[in-house]
Amino acid sequence: MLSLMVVVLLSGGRLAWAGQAGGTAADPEAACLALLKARNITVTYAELVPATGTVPSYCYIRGTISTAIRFHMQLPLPENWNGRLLNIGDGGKDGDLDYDDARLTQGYAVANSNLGHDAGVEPNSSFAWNNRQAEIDFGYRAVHLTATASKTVVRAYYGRPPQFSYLEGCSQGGRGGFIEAQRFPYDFDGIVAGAPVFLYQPINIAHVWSLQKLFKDKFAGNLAFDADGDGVPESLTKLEVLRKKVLEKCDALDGITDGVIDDPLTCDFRPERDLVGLHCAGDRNADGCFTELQLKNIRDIYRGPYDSKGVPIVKGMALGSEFSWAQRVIPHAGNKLFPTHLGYEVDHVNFLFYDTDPGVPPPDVTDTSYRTNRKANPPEFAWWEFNVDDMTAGKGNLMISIMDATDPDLSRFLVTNGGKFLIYHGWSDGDVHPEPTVDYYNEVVKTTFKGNMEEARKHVRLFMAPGMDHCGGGPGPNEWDRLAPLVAWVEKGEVPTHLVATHSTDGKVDNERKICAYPQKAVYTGPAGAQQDPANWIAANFTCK
Ligand SMILES: [Ca+2]
Ligand SMILES: [Ca+2]
Ligand SMILES: [Ca+2]
Ligand SMILES: [Ca+2]
Repeated sequence: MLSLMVVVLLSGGRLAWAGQAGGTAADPEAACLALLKARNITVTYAELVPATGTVPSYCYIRGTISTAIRFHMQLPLPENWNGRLLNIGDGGKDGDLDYDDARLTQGYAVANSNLGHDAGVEPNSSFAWNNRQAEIDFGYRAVHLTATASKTVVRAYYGRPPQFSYLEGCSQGGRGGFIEAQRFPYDFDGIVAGAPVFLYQPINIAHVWSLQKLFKDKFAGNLAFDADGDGVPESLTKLEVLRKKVLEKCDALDGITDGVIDDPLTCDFRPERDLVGLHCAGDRNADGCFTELQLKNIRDIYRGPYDSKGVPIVKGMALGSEFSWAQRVIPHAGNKLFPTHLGYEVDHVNFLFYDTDPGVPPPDVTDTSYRTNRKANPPEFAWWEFNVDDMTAGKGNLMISIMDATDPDLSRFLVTNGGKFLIYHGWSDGDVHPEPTVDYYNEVVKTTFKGNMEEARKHVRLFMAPGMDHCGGGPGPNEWDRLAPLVAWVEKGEVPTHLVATHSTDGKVDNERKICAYPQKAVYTGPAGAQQDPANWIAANFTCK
């Protein structure tokens, strides 16, 4: 065994054993189908997929990991393989097999799982209905075992292990990256984790909590208004007023008035002070103004949830994320009272919060006048009945131990294993609050690197993207190759000092920036006095300082 490993190392691993394991490039179909006969892993399906468009022919397999995890792989033909394995992270509650033709075309062997359940059978969080195994699979087991399984398949198909293994994911997939870095530090050489829901329990509770406030008393505290009087709020004028007021206050703080607040932590916007004059007359709800209750709700969305004694649960949304609230937070006619948060997280309290689940959701989760039946079998439980005090009372602690990924000691992954960790988060993320990611990074610096930021930056880097929404989108530059900077870092030692990100409107780039590795920020160093000219908004005109 030892001598075999030496052979691989001396030959650089790349071409050493290609074609050895049963199949050869001359018979790619036989090599692919041979995986069905693997004796130490369950491959249930194999097919040589013909080339289509720009996607080359590849070997496609599906497999089973006991008991309910299903995974699949897109395996480039041996002559097209770049020697790398890539595990793709999962969004939302997952429950399906995600493809990545783009990475496959680049030569990566790509793997993904269903995280232990099928969304077509058990949609949203319902897979976790009193099912501890499904929760464990979703929480941390599937991502790890898919790494293991995909390495086994790579060895069987190419006859050698991957030269480099990566995990790329955002949101739930970013949480998967945190899980791997903390609990399974020897699975990957590099991990890129975006908008990580690593505070899984608190973030989901935050969304339920804000929805409770916005739906309460026939939307009295909502930021959408029923201007036409049909009983359903449809006007988003209040939200637009708020968004503009925040920008008026803070857009220019970074030196450039481009609709983006580079560092929301420097923005001193206070609704009670900065929305003065916009108070509704007599505190009667009307369009384009704010009642006391609405001002409080705005403050609370920025502040984040807290219990009945004022004990904070997690920091709230950042200033500059308001554009995103119409889609994600605020119930209104345009989203059929069904903002993303209601769709995603409303059943969190039914299935993923308590040790024993309290009940199934009501038939219409937007009808808060519905009276749930606790005596039914199974009983009914509605998100508006959830008491946030259960969080601070520790009733969600078991699920926190399964789902959350808050351990700041990354010494095994970053030091012992020499892994590289690239974290990014949009400052205007209206889904997963961004500030806790900064706090976590600082905790890692403190815990893993004794507070030595420069040493930490050799192993783990954080990129906070100004004006970027959840995993992409938003008014700020938000497009770049998420994986390439990590690969260059791992394989060539090219430390990512910054990312070059673009923002496009109708397919045309209209804003480009360096997104600097925390704690640095992009400072304009282009033609003097011309920083307000959009023509100068190109990465070359900014320096990380
Ligand atoms: Ca998946
Ligand atoms: Ca209406
Ligand atoms: Ca700005
Ligand atoms: Ca459960």
